Amino acid sequence: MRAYFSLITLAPLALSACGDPAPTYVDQAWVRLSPNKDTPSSGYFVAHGGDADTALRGVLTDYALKVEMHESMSEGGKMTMKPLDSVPIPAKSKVAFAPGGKHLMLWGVNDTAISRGKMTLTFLLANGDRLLVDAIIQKPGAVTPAAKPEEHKAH
Ligand SMILES: [Cu+2]
Repeated sequence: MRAYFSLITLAPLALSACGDPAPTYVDQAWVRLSPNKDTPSSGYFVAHGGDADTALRGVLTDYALKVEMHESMSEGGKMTMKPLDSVPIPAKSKVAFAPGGKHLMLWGVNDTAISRGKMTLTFLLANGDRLLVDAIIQKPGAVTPAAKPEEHKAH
């Protein structure tokens, strides 16, 4: 379990030493850029719970004017969404922000990030951890996210 965990670990966790509790981490982050500058873009990722329960309290970035956490739901056959203040990430769980469900809304994604094709997001956890994760920016009309093949099939 520990060996597998460290193999798939990306940047932010290099400080964790042997015997430390497994931390919560985030990966597979991507942003679907809105075709229209006046409407928000959406962001998706997967949060992986560590050894202890925590919660996601918000997401910050230097590369957009504003970020909110939302959840889409259908009410009486109509899709609506509501803002989320906090999203629980139970120990050992996998919490996905994915199209049609929980998502980030990002207003005013900046041109530098767009031309670079990625933007850094900072995930604020209830336990005080801040996770910096690069999200790939998917331009409008692009086919699918840079997801792993098995997830691609599940769509
Ligand atoms: Cu939304």
